[in-house]
Amino acid sequence: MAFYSRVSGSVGMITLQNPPVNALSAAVRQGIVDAMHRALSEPEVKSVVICGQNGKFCGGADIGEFGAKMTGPPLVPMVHLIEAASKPVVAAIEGIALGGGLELALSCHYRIAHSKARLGFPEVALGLLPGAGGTQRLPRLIGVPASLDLITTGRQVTAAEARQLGIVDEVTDLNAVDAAVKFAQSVADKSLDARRISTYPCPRPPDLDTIFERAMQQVRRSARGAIAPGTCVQAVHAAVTLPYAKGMERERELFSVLFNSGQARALQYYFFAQRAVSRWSTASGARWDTSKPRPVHKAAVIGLGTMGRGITVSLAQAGFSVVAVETQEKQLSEAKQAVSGMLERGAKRRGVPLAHDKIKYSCSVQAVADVDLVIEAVFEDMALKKTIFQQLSAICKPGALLCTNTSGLDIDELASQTQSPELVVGMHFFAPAHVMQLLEVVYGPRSSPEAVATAMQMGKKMGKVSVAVGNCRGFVGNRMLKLYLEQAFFLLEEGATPEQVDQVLEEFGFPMGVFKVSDLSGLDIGWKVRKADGLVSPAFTGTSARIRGGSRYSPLGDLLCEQGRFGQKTGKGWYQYDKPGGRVAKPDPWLFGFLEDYRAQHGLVARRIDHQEVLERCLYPLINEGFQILQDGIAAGPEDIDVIYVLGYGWPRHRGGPMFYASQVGLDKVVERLEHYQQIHPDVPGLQPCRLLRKLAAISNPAIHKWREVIQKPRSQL
Ligand code: 3H9
Repeated sequence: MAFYSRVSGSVGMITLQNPPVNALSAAVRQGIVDAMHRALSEPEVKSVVICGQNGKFCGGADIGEFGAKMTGPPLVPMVHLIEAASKPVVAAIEGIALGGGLELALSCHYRIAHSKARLGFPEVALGLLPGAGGTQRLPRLIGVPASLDLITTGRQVTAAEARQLGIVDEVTDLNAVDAAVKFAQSVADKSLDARRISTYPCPRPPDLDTIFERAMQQVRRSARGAIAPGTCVQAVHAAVTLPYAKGMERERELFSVLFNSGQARALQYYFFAQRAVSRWSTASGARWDTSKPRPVHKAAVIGLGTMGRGITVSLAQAGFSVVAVETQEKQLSEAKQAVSGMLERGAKRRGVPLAHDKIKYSCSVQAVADVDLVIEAVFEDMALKKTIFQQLSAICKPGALLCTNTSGLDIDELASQTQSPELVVGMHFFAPAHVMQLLEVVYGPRSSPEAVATAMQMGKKMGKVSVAVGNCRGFVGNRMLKLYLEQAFFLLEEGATPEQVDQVLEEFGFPMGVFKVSDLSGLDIGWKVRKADGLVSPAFTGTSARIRGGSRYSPLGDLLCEQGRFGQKTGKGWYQYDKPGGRVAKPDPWLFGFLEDYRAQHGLVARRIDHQEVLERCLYPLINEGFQILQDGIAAGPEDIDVIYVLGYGWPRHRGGPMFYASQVGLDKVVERLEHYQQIHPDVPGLQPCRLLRKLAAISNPAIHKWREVIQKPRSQL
């Protein structure tokens, strides 16, 4: 918890001990309070240093304790005790000072940071605000604009920037704890009158109202319905307009509103979910802690279209040597230019080291003979991919991992083309691959645990969050998406417009509605897949036009493609754009006429569809498919699905992910609404609640972290 010692005779040292990040658990807070009392009572002690064990000052309040009943001394009185101390207290900041950790440091009279330390208030990402005086002390120390920036965005700063802003007093490249001890000795006799931040007046810039108005506009634009950023602005406003004690009261009130909100619960669930997915397991029992990854130094990418280019950039930026293969000379030279541009922009915008020299380009697949891992990223064409896997199997050195970036094709079918099917896995990146954080690592029935572990680790090294999923059509993300898209089309048939459906989804928190996203990605992509699946044919006419395999089907997307409306790239899709490649979606009167004709042709009568129906019809079948995926053992737990949806599909983080959202709506309610819609649309199998969903709903909505206990029972008993 917090260990007290004496150094150099006169310095009391309080060391936070709570691995891995020295979070301020009840025991740590108790330890700090006890140690402070002791340091203040020992006459030999003239000053105090607070530091953290293992090179980390403090990662903030213990998030794991938020769901439980509060025990131990609260943080606010603890930081007041430190600030009010009659002996100088110096924070020795190594590694991190985040959230409550930074608030602890701000309550100290001096702050010495190691040059590699990072400081910040990430509370906003947990649906909270800095609630132990952070919103009141920071503006007093560094002013309002800089505080608004740090508190509303959660941006972490380096020690150098913290020094520049005035958050820390000194930065050292040497041992920060030793430096703090020396510093503490040097200030032992100094007056503390000017060192207690709570006593500082808060700077009041003349254009205060404009600053706050702009901050509010900014957070409204970017928050997409999240309430914490705007509440952070209100708390900082209190620092400027109220005396410190009253400002603290306001901070407490606002913190309490956030703390008790569903959004904070969702964001904290998501925080742990994103970390839980690294502890992967497969349906056949392979696990993260018993599977060793293979070393990978050199990788190859086959196919340098949009995805291949992004993957190449991502690999090179992560420090891997890359062989980038594109068999057509012209495409190779275009790709080379594009990749160079992406690397340069990455270096300029994000400070990523330029990595041109990591990449060797080639027109020949033979160039991959000595690599440790290949990622195939050619078109979604099974025949083409099969040929490539046969070639790779013959060319690559023994033990090389063969990966495919397919977004939904059968991994097992590709593995069966090779001599070592156990070395084949899917690495499904999301576009743009050098930016998007998600990687679905897809294991087939024959993929070895070692191959899965290697792909998972590669993803991590590339800065991605890797989620292990089983092999099935569309894997997790695209399999669920199919149901969402299908319902969106059905809603148009029944009377909705693309604008109406998109507005509901955007109000829910998606950055873009389903139709805008389709226009952005290109309508022709899904069309090609449907054609390959035999779903598009002139033979489907009359009553059969809206039925495939006995179930309801909407050909609306196919009909738009037949008109050459592929979305943004052609300037027309579900919306119209000012030119091909245009980005601003405008409602298209042509489409309204087209929908009217279509309904008339198929005897459909348009009806008024309300907001709630749009939301439920789009989201609940997607969620139901998520339960089916859990039932089938394709995802190991709800966290895997939620991370995939938040990072890959724009699901609003403050709603936790589809499975968490379902748990908040109530599984019985989701079942009831699905059954309601299924009665009306008996020809839509996706509306039939799956067994696992029914089973969980029947055992009175267990908390989401208990679902695994039910899922892990033998699946035949579900
Ligand atoms: C707060 O302070 C509120 C106050 O203002 C007011 C209160 C009144 N608590 O990310 P990693 C765990 S709110 C509990 O993989 P990294 C994490 O779950 C808090 N656990 O490592 C993981 O566990 P596991 C404000 C925490 O090196 C392990 O540590 N603070 C906490 O990539 C390693 O984490 C934050 O929001 C915590 N505070 O990154 C900081 N932090 O191994 C949140 C971490 O079992 N934390 N864990 O999966 C982070 O941003 C990153 O974890 C950090 C380390 C940068 C610290």
